[in-house]
Amino acid sequence: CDKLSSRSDWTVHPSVSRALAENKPVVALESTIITHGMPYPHNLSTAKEVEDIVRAEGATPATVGVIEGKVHVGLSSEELEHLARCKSSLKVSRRDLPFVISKGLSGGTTVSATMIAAHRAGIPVFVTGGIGGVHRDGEKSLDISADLTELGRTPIAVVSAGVKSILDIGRTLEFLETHGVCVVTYGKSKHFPAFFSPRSGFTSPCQVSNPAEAAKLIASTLSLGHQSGLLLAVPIPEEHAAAGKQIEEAIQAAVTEASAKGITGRDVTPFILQKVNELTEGKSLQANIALIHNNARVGSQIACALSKEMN
Ligand code: PSU
Ligand code: MN
Repeated sequence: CDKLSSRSDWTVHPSVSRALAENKPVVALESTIITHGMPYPHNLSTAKEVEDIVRAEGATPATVGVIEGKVHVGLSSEELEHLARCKSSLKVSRRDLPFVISKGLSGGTTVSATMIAAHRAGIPVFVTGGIGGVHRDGEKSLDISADLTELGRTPIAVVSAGVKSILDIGRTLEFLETHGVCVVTYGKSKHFPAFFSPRSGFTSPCQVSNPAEAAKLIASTLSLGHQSGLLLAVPIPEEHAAAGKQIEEAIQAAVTEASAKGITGRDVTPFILQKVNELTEGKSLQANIALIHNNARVGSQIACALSKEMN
């Protein structure tokens, strides 16, 4: 049996399998944000802080990543550190999983690959910063993140701060509607948030006010047997949205530079994130960290409420 399990393409950390066996709340977390979304050492400290917040809220964190060809649901601190430090860590979305596994490579999982792992492990709630979307000019380039199609085919509730304005937010929302994804703003407003800003200029079709309401909504998705997921958009807290305008200008410049430099495919999002951080002298990174902390708090409260609702 040892041999079989060491050849298996995935593994669940004992703390995660224990929590799942006892029907305790678990929160899945992605790792492309660690390998490609933030510079070292902020990536590592943020990943650890997010796990600590999940624990403080009474849930078990399950950070997903690929280590030497094996998908890990829940990482030890050594594994987290390895991903955060190692410059050769790949960005792994759904399409990359077979290749990375077959070659024994390591990488951070995007929202799409993390959803797959969370679903396989039986974890219904997943917290991240921002999801991918339809890129600006996406109607020409067809650059549409696999995160969106994954939300259409995998029943996981993804808690995020909405969609960055490096993307075409209107088309992203249309695409999600086509794929049957329930989009919900969490809190008092109906505004769909734009990551660094609590308002994108678009409204969400649905709204929930507290963890219990969010949990009921997720429970209905699951009991309907829908294959599609749910996007829970948590607006950035107002006190961290102050630099929004400056960040917005930097985004404009970064998008223009990316297209002038001919950057395409999986390199677009990491390029823009790094450029925006540079142009705002770290303000975008600070806002990014603050909103992820907030998402981790809210997502964990929802996971706890859902576990009550289901037991
Ligand atoms: N948006 C961010 N930070 C990130 C990402 C998106 O603000 O780190 C990452 C997420 O892992 C997301 C992925 O799933 O980028 C989407 O990449 P693409 O646009 O290439 O699909
Ligand atoms: Mn893309």
